[in-house]
Amino acid sequence: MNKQKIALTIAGSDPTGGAGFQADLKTFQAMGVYGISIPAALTAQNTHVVTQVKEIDPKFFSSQIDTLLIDSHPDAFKTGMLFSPEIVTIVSEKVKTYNLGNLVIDPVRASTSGASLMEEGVLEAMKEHLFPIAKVIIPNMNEASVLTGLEMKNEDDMKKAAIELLQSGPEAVIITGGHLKGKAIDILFDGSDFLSLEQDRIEGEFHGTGCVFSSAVTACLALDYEIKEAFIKAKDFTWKAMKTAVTIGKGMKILNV
Ligand code: PXL
Repeated sequence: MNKQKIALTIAGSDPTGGAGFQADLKTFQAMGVYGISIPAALTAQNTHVVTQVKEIDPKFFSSQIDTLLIDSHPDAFKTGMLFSPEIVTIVSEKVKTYNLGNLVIDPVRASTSGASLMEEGVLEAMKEHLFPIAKVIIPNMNEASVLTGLEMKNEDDMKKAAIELLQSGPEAVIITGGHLKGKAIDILFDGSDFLSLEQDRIEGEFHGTGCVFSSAVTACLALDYEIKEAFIKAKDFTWKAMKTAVTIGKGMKILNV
């Protein structure tokens, strides 16, 4: 009998299901991986705006993880919106306590609509405590720019930022370039090779693209794919979900996962 592969997401709640741990769980399920989840923050939002953000009490957050992980061991896990430096530190401690591998970090800063999804110091805390123990970090161009202080205008800039970000300790860096003008280019750097994947831009405003893509990478790692294969499969999965995106409100489209 095959053991069920399990992926964990530690992320914010998005009631629309377009982003946050809800989108992560749908993506895991669609890729044949069983999803478990710990909310790190709550949001009040619809397909237009995020109106409020609330941190989960750190003690309760810690207790949720302990209760879940003394029982189940995920084959891979991802972090999304972690909101505060304190939550980031707790996550890094739990990685050691529960010997968690295949960590994928989506360093979420803000929603597509522009609302801040973190307190001051979160990116710095992630860089210090989580990047060194990550399998792969997946910033978008904006996050990569804030993390490195580099301007991000083209593929060359993305490559420079990836080289710099690898110094902070992850095994690989993927920078998503959906925000580039013209073609949408994503790049992977594993310390020796670059792999660039290019696609025609899909017109429209989408919500949760980063969450779905990083969850798809996480699911692939849980399924024992190498990072390059995981990148290619996750990109293909996300592109198809964008192509068939659904309208559930009056604002942004939701990926069809
Ligand atoms: O797409 C980034 C993101 C991540 N996590 C949560 C969100 C959003 C965007 O709105 O709400 C919970």
